[in-house]
Amino acid sequence: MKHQHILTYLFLIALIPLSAKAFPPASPAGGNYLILDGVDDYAVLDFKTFGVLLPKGTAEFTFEAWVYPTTPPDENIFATILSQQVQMEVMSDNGQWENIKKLIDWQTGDLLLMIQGHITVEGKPATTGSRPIALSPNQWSHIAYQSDGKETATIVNDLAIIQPRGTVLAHDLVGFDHPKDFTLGGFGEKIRIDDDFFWGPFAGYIDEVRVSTVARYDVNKEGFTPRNKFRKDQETIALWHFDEPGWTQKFSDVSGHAHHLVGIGGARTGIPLAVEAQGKLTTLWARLKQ
Ligand SMILES: [Ca+2]
Repeated sequence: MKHQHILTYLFLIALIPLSAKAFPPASPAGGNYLILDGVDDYAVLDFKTFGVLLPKGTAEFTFEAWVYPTTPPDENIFATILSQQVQMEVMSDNGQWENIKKLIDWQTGDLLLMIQGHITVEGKPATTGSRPIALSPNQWSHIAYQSDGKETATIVNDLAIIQPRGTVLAHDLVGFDHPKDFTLGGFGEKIRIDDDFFWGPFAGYIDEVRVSTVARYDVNKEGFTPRNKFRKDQETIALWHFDEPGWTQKFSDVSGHAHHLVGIGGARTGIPLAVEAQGKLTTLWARLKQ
């Protein structure tokens, strides 16, 4: 038995550095994060209970998250990171963005992030329109959409695309085609936009999602990527750290506004490859004990 134990320790010591290399980097926000399989996983705030997150007339806000896209979506899918009054989606390069790609810092293999706000124009539902911005797969990026009442910015890390007008978000979502619930990761099903395109599920990881009633970032300065875990303040409407223990499917809002998200379809907290490696260690342990 003693020999077996020594052998096991040697194996464990050898395996830990090997598997550490295979882990995705920890989320910059720290702790666990939301894991979405890109098939049917999403997290939701039921619209009947929670309504819209921001009230009528909101002209100053920030929606933001740390995201780590994994499998790129099919070419006809807008993979939905976040949805309700603001839509955050990623698309694969489908050959239709050549002119845009020249204008942004797009590298081969990058996804295209699109963010838009739902607004009301002359009493009718409309969207702000959005200019795609490059988003790299298999790494963590901070993405945000904010309005300070005068400018609206779409942000990826230290890059911002600024529109020289504020955005007043629609509070009544009647007339918009997607479900009205606040969701992260899509809707658990594909939803037709037109004959050729669908909203669909996002594959990857999401961490540290915050909704605020203030524009958080001074995009006219350099280097505005947040470096620290967010804390709630007066302007925080919702803040999810996703630091619950692995496999949890309810995600606490720590803002004090009780917007507790529910994971559907298997959406859960964790650090996926760490769990996988732990599985390997368990298998190894079982094999050594035989
Ligand atoms: Ca976290």
